[in-house]
Formats: sequence, structure tokens, C-alpha cells
Amino acid sequence: MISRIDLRGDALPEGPALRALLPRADFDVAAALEKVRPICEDVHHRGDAALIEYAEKFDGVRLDQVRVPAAALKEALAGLDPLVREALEESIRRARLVHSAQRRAPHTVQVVPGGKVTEKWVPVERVGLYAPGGRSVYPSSVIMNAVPAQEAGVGSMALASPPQADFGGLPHPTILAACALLGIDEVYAVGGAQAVAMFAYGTETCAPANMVTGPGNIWVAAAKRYFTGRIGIDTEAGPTEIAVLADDTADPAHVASDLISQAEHDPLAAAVLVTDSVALADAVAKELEPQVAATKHVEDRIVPALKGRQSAIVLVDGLEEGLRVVDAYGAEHLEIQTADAAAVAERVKNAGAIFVGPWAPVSLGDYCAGSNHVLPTGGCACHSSGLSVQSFLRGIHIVDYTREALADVAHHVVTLAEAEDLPAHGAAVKARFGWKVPGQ
Ligand code: HSO
Ligand code: ZN
Repeated sequence: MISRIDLRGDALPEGPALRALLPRADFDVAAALEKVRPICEDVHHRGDAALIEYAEKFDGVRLDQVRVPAAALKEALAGLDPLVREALEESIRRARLVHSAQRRAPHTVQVVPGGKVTEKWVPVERVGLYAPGGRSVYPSSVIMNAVPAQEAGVGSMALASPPQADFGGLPHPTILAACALLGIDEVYAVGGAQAVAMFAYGTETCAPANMVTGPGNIWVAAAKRYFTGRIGIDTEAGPTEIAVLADDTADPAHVASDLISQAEHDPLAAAVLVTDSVALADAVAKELEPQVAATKHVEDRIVPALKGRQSAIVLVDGLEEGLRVVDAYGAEHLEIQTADAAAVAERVKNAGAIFVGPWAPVSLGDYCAGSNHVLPTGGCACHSSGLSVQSFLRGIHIVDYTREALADVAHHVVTLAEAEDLPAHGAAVKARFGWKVPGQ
């Protein structure tokens, strides 16, 4: 069901060479870029009319308008299963606890007497959230995107999700109910690349946004890449990944169920076990069979995900080698199921989020840990973080110098300007001192 990569024996190679030995899904966003370009430009030129046409073409739904009426949000909340409501509310509460602690206060550094630089943190003004439909209706992702934006102080937030033929052309009712719980009242029945274009360019009904976040399929990822530079995005979400670093203290049944839990997302999802214990590797492989057979999305997602080249059991000589492997891999989610797991977690450098010990499965983090589940995939954890309040804030430097403080450093400015052959830069300072710069 799952392949093995045996890295025992020889010394592990360094950096990219080690990474090349590790499994990873093919997720070619660049190839999708050319296909989404005409859709995005069409939305630019024809606005809502283009969105309505694409809803018919891609979602099989005839819409009169793209904006979801307020009454539909109310109705969705009223129809929500009370147990689901309670769970969503608890998820929101915990996420707010963690994310409100991420807010940043402005701070001032007195560089010299009379010269100071203040950094103030300003939220992005308007954010568009995307929530997928179809296979992945994830109200939890609406929470994970909306809560940090709200805690950052984003003033205007809208959500787009594909219209569903089964629900009268509205987005999925649980998505609408989650919006209602979060206080998001601007919702659009628009999916795919066209939703990203709607937020990037704006249309007659939807004002343009400064940033678009939220998971999506390859077309959504490609559209986000198309608009990068014009608008802000969260990290490009590729297929979900779980890596488990485990030793012989781990419970193989739990390791297997955690691997399956993320394989459940997508046939391209990655499940990787890194261990120095052959006994554990064997036991996990054995556990996978009955557990996979007993779950729901077996043939369409879990089996292809576990059998795919992106998933494997990686055998290493010991914990040190295991740490090197998980750092080279840079998993979206990394579980540490070893002795002294907290100390091992401390040593990990590259991961989107780390789950410590036997009682912190990734699915806890997906819903109710308080942590964010929008995390870097595809090895991007080596340079990026998951979604946070910080993602929606801009740090602006406020430079405040007195005459004396400028006079003190003016000669350095002039010298550097001349060294860069930019005399007008120096002149801007000289002019303030009658062209005679103190110290020159
Ligand atoms: N594991 C996914 C998030 C998710 N899981 C949503 C369940 N619902 C990517 O972090
Ligand atoms: Zn998940």
C-alpha cells in the first residue's frame, strides 16, 4: 500500500540532494497558469456577466446575481445541525484565543537623540476569502482564514465559494452558516479562478480586495499566482501533507490513522513516516490495510494518496538522521511521536506546524487546537509560515528626525549618494543646509 525508502547505512547527502530522495507530489501550478489567464482577463473586461457565464459553464448553475442574499445566510445558520454549530463555535473560540495573542503593538526605536523610527502595524483594508466547493467543503478553513484577518483588524472581508447546483445555486449551506457565525455578510456564489479575478479586479457588485486567501484547487492556486504582485495572497496551497517522525515508542495504530487522516483529503495528498524502527515501519504498514478498508474515501483518495509517489515510509539510522530528513522535507504538518517528543520538536527547523506527542494528532489542529491549519505545502515551510494575524498586517516605518539629527548624519548620506552615482539624493540633504553639509 505504501512504498519504502531505505536511507540507512550510508551517510545522508546534504540539502537538495537529500530532498531529491524524498517523495513529493507533482503539482504543476505553472502549467495551469496559461489556462486561467483568459478567464481572469474576461472577468476584468466583462465583470459580473463573465462570472455568471462561468457559473453556468463550470458549475452548471444559472445565476441571476452573484451576491448571496442576507436571507440565505440567516437560513443556513438556522438550518445548521446544533452539534456542528457548537463545534464550529468552539473552533472559532480557540482560534481567536491563539490569534488575538499574535497582534503587534507599534514600537519606536530612538536611533540617535532627535532621530527615531517607529514601526506601526496596519491591517490590510479589504480581504477576499476563498472557500472551495465540491470535494472539499471545509467550513473549518473559513474559520482559519477569517479569524486571523479579523484579529488583525481587517475592516472589510468578503467570501467567495462555488455555486452548487444541489443547493439552488448557492454555496454549500455549511459554508454559509460558518460565514454567519463569523459575522461575514458579504458572500459571493463564485468559484475557481474567476473568484480570484473578481477579488483582484473587482466587478460591478464586488469591490476589489487587496488580498485573497484560502485554499482551492490548482486553478485557484494558478489564479493566485497570476495576480501575485497586484494583490497579496497566502502561501499557495498544494495538496495536504503529513510527515510523522516516530521511534519504537510510537503506537503503530495511531501513526497509521494519522497518515490516513490526511490522505483522506486528496489523491495527491502525501503521507510520510520517517522512523529508525523497522518494527514500527512493519507494524504501521500492517495497520494501514484494515484501517484503510474500514474508512470512507478509500478508492478515490486514500489508496491513490498512499500508493502515490508522494507517500512513503522512510527508514533512517537514528533520530539525528530522522531530524535531517524531516527538515529537508519541510512538511506542512509534522507529528513527533518519539520519546521526549517536546525536546525533539524544539530541534525541528522546517515544518508548517508541529504536533507533539501521542495526544496531538493533525486532525486536532485541523479543527480545534487553536492553531491555524492554512500552512505552507510542497516544501515551502523552508521559507514561509502558516496563516496568522501577521499575514494581514503591514509594518510601516515612520521616520522622524530633527534638524540636528539630520545634520549629524548628512555627510554619510551625501557620501553614499555619491558612491552610488546618485548626486540628486545627496542634493536633497545639502539643500536643507544651504549646500554646506556639516562634516563634509
Ligand atoms: N488538513 C487540511 C485542513 C483541513 N482538514 C480542513 C480538515 N478540514 C490542510 O491543513
Ligand atoms: Zn485535514
